[in-house]
Amino acid sequence: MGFFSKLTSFFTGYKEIDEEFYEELEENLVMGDVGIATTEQLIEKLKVQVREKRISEPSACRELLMENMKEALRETGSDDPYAFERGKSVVLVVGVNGVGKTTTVGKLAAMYKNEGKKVLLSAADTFRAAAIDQLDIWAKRTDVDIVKGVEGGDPGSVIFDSIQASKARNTDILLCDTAGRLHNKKNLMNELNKINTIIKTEYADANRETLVVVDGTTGQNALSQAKQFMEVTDVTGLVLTKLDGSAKGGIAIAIQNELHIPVKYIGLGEKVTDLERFDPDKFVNGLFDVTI
Ligand SMILES: Nc1nc2c(ncn2[C@@H]2O[C@H](COP(=O)(O)OP(=O)(O)OP(=O)(O)O)[C@@H](O)[C@H]2O)c(=O)[nH]1
Ligand SMILES: [Mg+2]
Repeated sequence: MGFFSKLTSFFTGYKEIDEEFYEELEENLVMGDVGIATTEQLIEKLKVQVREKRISEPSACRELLMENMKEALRETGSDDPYAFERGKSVVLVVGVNGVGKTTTVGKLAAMYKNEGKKVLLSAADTFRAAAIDQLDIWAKRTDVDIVKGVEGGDPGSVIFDSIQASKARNTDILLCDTAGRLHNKKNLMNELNKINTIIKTEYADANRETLVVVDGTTGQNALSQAKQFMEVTDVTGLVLTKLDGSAKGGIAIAIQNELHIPVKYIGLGEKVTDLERFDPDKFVNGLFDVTI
């Protein structure tokens, strides 16, 4: 049973809405990875609503809380977070070591291809040969083309070659896998700057999308990783992986509320089909085990 679904008995366990109720609710939200800052905001909002609407039943608070969470998740800052999918696009997939970048690239390739788009993969993680092979397996599995560099080569030149190939083959979406092992922030910034300059100059008319992948089981670490990437490059969206291995998931709300970057996709397993576009209503209902 998921973490938030256990909260249902919490709401029915209280007879009245008092300070103790709010304190315990706060503790529960923090434990569910919602994060302290976002939890405090949610509780404050709830208190105001309870007062204004003269609510006296703790169980009615659950609906309000769920609605507030959905609302926080819907505030994506852009009208259509998926607009980039419809034009010519370059999608750069970044994130620290082991969060699920390569797997996400493979799953996205399958999703876009199934939707009728022409996809090309770019193996710009040149850090080790195994990374290139791993993406190659995804290319074969999903039956899409791939541009590969050599181990230890320059990721920028792989991106350059991939863009030329994209143009020549009239690709809709170029999906670029990158390395997770750049030892420090300066390195990371230089690397991403270089890549972005190449994309801007070589493929000026393409939409540019930078997705940060974070592991949903790592709680507040995921939030700080996303923040670090925002400091070094223009992040346009987030992918939250491994949610199948997490009973929590509140991190999605913390990230969206505190960083104002939309969660665009969620990873729900290791299989090719285990990726979904993020749906706030479905997500929050799922957290609380509510089917409407
Ligand atoms: N359960 C589960 N496992 C996942 C998910 N996404 C990725 N993984 C697994 O996480 C591990 C790491 O995935 P990769 O895609 O290699 O991660 P990466 O970020 O490319 O790793 P590096 O290139 O080494 O930085 C693999 O065993 C994947 O199968 C997911 O949504 N759920
Ligand atoms: Mg990888």
